[in-house]
Amino acid sequence: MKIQTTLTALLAIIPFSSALADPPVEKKAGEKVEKPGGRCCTVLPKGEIKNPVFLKQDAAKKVAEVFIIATFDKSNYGMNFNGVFKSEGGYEIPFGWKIKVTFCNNSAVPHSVMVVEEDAAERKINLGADPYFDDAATPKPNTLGTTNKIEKFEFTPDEAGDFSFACGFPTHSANGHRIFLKIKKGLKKAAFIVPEKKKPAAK
Ligand SMILES: [Cu+2]
Repeated sequence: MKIQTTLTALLAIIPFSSALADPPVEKKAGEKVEKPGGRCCTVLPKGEIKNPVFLKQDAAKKVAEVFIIATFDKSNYGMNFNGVFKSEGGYEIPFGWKIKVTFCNNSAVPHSVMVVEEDAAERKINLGADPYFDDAATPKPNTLGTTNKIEKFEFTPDEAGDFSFACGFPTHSANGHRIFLKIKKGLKKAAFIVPEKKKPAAK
């Protein structure tokens, strides 16, 4: 009865393994289906999913490439960028550099990103439709937000100062959905600054 035993074993395995697999995703013709919650991994530079890199730079060309993921984790009820919120961390970028942004919203809640002055990001309930620098926002940041699309935009700040990458969806930025963007004269390298408490222990 060896065959029957094998068959029984197989039947026992099949439903179990299919239960572990991803639930089927409804697919419309010609539409690329991305795994829920996983799509933002494709935004980050390849091979850096476990230790994500949120910044790439070319000092010679004066270009900073930033990767901003809304709801990267569950912190601040999901209102974070790259796991950072309330401007406890963010980007420092030399004045005169071009900033190329790749944005992805990792949740079903609408979020966006736009560059505004730091104090506006902290206080204003509605940041309006226009970013501080031309083109420095995802489309319709204060009404639409984005839930399922990777957005790219680029801009070159024409002044130094303290700004924020803020979520333009009403109330979000004031509730902490913002990270800082410091445009600094005399800086040689761009950096993504993580709050002290989130840094791994010094070796
Ligand atoms: Cu938001």
